[in-house]
Amino acid sequence: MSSSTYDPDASQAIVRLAGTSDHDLVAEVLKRDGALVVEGLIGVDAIERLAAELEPHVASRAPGFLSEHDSYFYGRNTKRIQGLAAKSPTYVAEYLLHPLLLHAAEAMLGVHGGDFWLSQAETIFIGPGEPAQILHRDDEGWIHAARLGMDLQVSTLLAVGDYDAEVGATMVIPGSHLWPVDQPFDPSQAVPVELEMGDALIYMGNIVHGGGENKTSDRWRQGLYQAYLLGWLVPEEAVALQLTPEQAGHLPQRARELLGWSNIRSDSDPDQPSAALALWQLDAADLERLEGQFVPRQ
Ligand SMILES: O=C(O)CCC(=O)C(=O)O
Repeated sequence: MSSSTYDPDASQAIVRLAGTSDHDLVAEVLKRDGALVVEGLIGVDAIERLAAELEPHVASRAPGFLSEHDSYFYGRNTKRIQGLAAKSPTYVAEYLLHPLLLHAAEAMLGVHGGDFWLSQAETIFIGPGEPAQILHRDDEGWIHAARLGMDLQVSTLLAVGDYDAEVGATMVIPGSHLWPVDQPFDPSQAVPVELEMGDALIYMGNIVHGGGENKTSDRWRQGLYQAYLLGWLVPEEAVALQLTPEQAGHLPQRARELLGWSNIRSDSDPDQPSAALALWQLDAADLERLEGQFVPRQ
């Protein structure tokens, strides 16, 4: 089913492209369809490293949430672990900074001026017996901006293990990104997007979707969610606060920008390490304390 050429008459509901596809082609399909699958976005080696780094966190986390609302919406038997940049170097190197994803986000969000940053990155491991999630549009979280009709978010669900409709593959209503954000919809129009390990579903925040029902009694649906958001909207996670200044300082400049630890799209002098902290200062004294610890801008 994989194809590296774009056929606008393709009959499949959600187009699937190979991970080696031209990045402009991926952006073109995302713009047109609001969602697509990129097969083999991340290699098996990297996925295995990612899974191993996250495993202790997954093992020690009980499923579900304290609040009734969160358990209802995010799942009673689902494990969502956030703060991934502080937990997994592979997450930062292979997923947050993935060139294809950054290119797609730039194409969709860069047109609104300024940069984008990370809104959220989390495991969405859906446990056996979890009912289907309520279908929704992620952009509803910024409803006033969403009603302006502009693109706010580019999200990705990466398969850490193979997943099919039986185990809770994401349900998507193809074409719903073209509807007004308040338009009611018929859940029966949603189709499952099945993935193999390393494949990714990339989708716009205005497309109707939700986690599928896990009909199995013994398998977990292992997805890793990430969303880039317009740089002038407040992210879902307090991303910058998840990292100490020292942790942030050892990340590449682009990661710092995406994680709220730098002024976005800084054009400042690369030879001035403190320029990386120009916007998000703790106190002027910290600039001196941290100077020299930062990885210089490449
Ligand atoms: O887990 C999925 O497949 C989708 C999750 C989702 O849409 C959400 O929690 O907002």
